[in-house]
Amino acid sequence: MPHRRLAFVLICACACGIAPRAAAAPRQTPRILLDQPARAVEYQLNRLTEDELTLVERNPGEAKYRPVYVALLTRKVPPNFRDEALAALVKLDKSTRARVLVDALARVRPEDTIVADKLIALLLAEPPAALKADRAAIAQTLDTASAPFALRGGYAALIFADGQPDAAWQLAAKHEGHLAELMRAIPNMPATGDGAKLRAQLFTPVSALIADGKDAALTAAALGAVGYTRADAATFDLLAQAVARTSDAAARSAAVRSLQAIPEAAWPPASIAALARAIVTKVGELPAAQRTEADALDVIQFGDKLAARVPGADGAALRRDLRALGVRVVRIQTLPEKLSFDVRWFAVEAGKPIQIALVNADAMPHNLIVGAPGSLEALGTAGGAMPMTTDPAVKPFVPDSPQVIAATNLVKEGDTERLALTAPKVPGEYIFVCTFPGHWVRMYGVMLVVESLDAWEAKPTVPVDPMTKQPFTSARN
Ligand SMILES: [Cu+2]
Repeated sequence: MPHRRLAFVLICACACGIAPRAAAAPRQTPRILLDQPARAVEYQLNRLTEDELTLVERNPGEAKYRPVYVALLTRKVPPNFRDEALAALVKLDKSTRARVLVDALARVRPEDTIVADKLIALLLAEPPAALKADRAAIAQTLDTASAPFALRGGYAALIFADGQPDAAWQLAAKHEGHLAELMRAIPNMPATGDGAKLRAQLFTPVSALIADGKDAALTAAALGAVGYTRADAATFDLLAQAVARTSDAAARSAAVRSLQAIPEAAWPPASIAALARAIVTKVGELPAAQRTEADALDVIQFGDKLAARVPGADGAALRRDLRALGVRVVRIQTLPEKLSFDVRWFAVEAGKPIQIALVNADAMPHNLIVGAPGSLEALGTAGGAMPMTTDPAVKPFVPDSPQVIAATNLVKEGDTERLALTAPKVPGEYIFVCTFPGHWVRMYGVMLVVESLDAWEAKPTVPVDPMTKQPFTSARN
């Protein structure tokens, strides 16, 4: 793409990031009755959308606005509001950032994992000296805490305060359910610097729990964590053995999630085919209805990823057997701050059911439309020119066009939408695109529909990039 065009797109994308709000119906400052009992105030704030919440009147100098700041800190709002709320609560409570964050984590809604992740990231970014100064207070909170996110953040903070995991681990072991949450915090620890060192130190206690295997919930949590401690070939083998051995579906999907943390370059080549085969066997043992549940689909999709690395007839047989297990799942993730999808093209079989899981890892909302061959520009420009709808039943930026085959809603940061569709009966190079204003020139790809995947795999072809008109040079970004 010429540079000038790229610059235009990026500027447009930035401007468009705020466009939907401007185009929506005029927003009024929501009125909150702050002199009501605490629970009534909370109830009023809970009913507001995130957008409305950011408009509520507030003043960091007055205690009556405290619930507004608590709501802002614990809901899915842009980072500037989170920072504002954190500073206000430190002031109002005469507290520290670390203590305010641990308290806030206890109030985050269970489905708002993304908010918990952000608060834990803020907590772990505190200087070790600050965490050390708050260590006793945090440990005391943990003594009586039960909210999973508070436990996650609290134990991670202790580990960072101590510069080693032993004391926090011993404390967690004294309380029912706490060790599992400590282990769920491991993916939250930064993968570089001190975080990486602490993650590696957690390999020994976590893998000991897997070897022990007595408590099913604890074993599943350990399997889910170990891939984030040492992301190497030995851990791959340990997890592969667990997948082959376990009859517990929760443990199996935890192990697969953990395996996804291990970079493909570290996969031991000799173990890949056996793990893919184990996945075929294990998923095959599930009743058909269970195979289409999200967890099983993720396991099948990981099996596809493994099978793609197995050469020759063995690989082809694995891919065929995986396909026979159920619905084809294509996971497409947005790349944070890159304005692109991780997948550039993928192949599906004509007339077969597929599911596209759109995972939005970016701070900006995105959608995904599957369209007819050659419709990229038409759908991208028509969708992007639409005003933001205020009707929650209407999918934003989806043009009313016969070229649209399927479309997701606008997916918010941290959310996943699963789009089920039947691949078109006519083979061809169909497109997929994000039609959020300005995004289509970078956020697009091709869904190659082929008559028979078996035949295509025997003699694969590469589709043409609809923007450059050249064959794609890779299937992923
Ligand atoms: Cu987009």
